Amino acid sequence: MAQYTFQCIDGHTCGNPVRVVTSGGPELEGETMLARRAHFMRDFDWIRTGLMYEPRGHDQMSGTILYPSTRDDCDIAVLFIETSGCLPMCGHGTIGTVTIAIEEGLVTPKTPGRLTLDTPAGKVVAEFRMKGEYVEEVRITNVPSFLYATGLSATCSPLGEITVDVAYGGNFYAIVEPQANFSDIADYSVSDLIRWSPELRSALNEKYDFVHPEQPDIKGLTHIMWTGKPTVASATARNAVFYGDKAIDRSPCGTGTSARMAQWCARGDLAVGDDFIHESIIGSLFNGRVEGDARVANTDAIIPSIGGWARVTGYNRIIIDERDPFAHGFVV
Ligand code: PYC
Repeated sequence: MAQYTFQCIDGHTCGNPVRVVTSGGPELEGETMLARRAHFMRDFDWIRTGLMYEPRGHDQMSGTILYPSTRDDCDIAVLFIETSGCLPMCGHGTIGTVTIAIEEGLVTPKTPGRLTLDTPAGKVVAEFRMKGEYVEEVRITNVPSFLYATGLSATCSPLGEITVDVAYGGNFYAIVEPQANFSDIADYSVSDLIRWSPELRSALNEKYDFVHPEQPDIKGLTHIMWTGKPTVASATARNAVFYGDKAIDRSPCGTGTSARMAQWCARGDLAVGDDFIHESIIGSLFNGRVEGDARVANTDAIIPSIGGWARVTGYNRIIIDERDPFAHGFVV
């Protein structure tokens, strides 16, 4: 029976975990990171479930595996592995991975203070600021983000009918704003949000199609963003993003913040050059900014950037031993 060893560096970005796999990841085939992600999902998904699910991970666990870039214009490629699957892009995961990669000397950027990343969703640029030997802040300029649909509705049995806008920021987000059947995240418990989200997500996915207009392999609504008024004076808005089976993002969610800024820009509440400070369920903040305009197929889009911080929490040598009945993890 085989035994596999993975060297990992664990950390968190504004409260949400990031596990960077520094050795043990499989070789992947494909000309792009989207194709390599498909190869991983086909043949190696057990590595994701083994490292992310219990007993080696937990509901919120999120990580990355670093690869050589498939593009000439990037320093390094990133595969995202999470309890929710292999995301096309993950903002908190990128901020954490860049922090860990720089502090631990896993990569040498071609330009000081700047790392270019080949992600399945496209090129992402990370600019980082050092304080001594530590990374103080990372700002990622994300893939073009856009409002995909407005006023979609579905029934979520305990609440009734819920109306959402859907926006893309590297993943598709259903954005639940205050309305007749939902007041504000402050009025509910995290366990309520976790109970309601899978039903709402399934109902929306059954009723509507969510497909990236230029990258049809990126499809499906994966995240529900519940929203409310900020509690931190400097914040613009507050959110709780549901992902996977039972996770609420502890960070303000980078791709979710990108999607929310795209939604606000599309309806005229935000413009190029504006800041958007997003507060998480635990009060941590991402500093979003609308960097520019873009077009995706025939749709207006924005180029968002997100600033945040991360810390290393430990060094983890993880074993997946096939004698273990829970070698590939479990969800309860
Ligand atoms: O920060 O983009 C993000 C993210 C996605 C899922 C959890 N965090």
